[in-house]
Amino acid sequence: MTRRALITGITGQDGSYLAELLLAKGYEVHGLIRRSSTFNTRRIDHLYRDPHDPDARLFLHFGDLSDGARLVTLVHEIEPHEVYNLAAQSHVRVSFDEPEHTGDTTGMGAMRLLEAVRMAGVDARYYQASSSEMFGATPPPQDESTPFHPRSPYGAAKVYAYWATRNYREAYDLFAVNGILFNHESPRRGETFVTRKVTRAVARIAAGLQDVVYLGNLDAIRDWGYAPEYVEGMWRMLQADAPDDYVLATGGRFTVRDFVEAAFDQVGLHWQEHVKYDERYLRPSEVDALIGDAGKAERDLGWKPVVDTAALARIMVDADVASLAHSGPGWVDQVELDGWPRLEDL
Ligand code: NDP
Ligand code: GDR
Repeated sequence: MTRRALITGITGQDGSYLAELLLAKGYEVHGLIRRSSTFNTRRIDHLYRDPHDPDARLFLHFGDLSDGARLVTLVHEIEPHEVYNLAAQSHVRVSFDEPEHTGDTTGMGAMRLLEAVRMAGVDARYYQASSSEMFGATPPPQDESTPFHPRSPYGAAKVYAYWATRNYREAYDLFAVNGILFNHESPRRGETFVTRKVTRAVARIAAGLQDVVYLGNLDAIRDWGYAPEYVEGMWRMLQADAPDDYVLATGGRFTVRDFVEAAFDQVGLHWQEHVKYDERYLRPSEVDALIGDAGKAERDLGWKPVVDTAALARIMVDADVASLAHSGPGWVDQVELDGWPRLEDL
């Protein structure tokens, strides 16, 4: 029997890799996408086949995590065996600008989807994209038993979603799990997260298209892994015999400065000559250090990442250099955006 999966956030970094993984495993994949005036499916266009094609196994449905009735209808129609809730307003700094919207989608959105699964009466396993941001101010190393102390509206919303997931497991016997994932990146990472912002800038500086990149706090410590390995961990959590919560992380310890240095080294440039400070990139409250202990996932699921942060920086820089050589600067960079927020403002 063909297994069916529903992925919210399928147009994002993780959603695109997860869709690829599940299609390769023979799943029929259904993705929730938001109606937008411009195309927002760039990361999954290579997977899409005309739905009239008898071999099509990827289907996209309009919807939004703020629309609970739509979620009930969709889950009822699709009858998925597995539901992956990856959709969220996922940018920590932006969550300080849009705290209510972040709470509504990143927090309440998870509750709406859990309730949709319950109300539709389907026998589906549920994955919640929980985050190391929930640990916030609690010092590393962090694992599944580390207390939460979120430092942003995003982190607080993720804590709500985490507990909603556990509650549906306890109250309704739903196979619902939290993957508590530490930062994971890739060439498909959103352009305003610090790794991609840096590797994209490195490629442009090396090509002579810009000279400097402005950054905020270089002292923050993160444990950056490689996204394709992390979506494999999500899938394994839903194949386990019993529902449980798992940390996925590399255990590595890199400052933002270390990542910047590794990225500039890859093209033979000195980062000190190209990085400038801008306080606009600081957060009202910062998460100083996140270093994960994924021992439980290794023991129970056999999950162990291979790509460390130094290798990740090389992968991302090489991809941005190649993409620039292939396509030239994107249209956003060429248009005069006076008075409008630029990508670089985030
Ligand atoms: P992205 O920001 O790349 O993708 C977010 C996705 O959510 C996009 O598909 C976006 O759609 C969709 N989305 C946003 N708001 C809504 C909404 N209201 N209704 C429906 N869809 C919506 O995130 P990542 O792929 O990096 O992360 C996936 C999940 O994992 C997120 O929940 C994130 O918070 C969480 N996470 C990520 C980590 C990481 O390091 N990447 C670490 C830990 C947790 P659109 O394309 O239209 O904007
Ligand atoms: P994070 O990722 O907040 O950890 O959340 P981000 O890349 O935005 O920031 C990492 C660290 O870098 C510092 N920083 C900057 N960050 C950005 N975006 N832009 C800058 O110019 C800049 N300069 C320094 C930040 O202060 C921070 O300390 C990511 C998201 O994917 C979340 O959805 C996810 O839950 C967590 O990772 C785990």
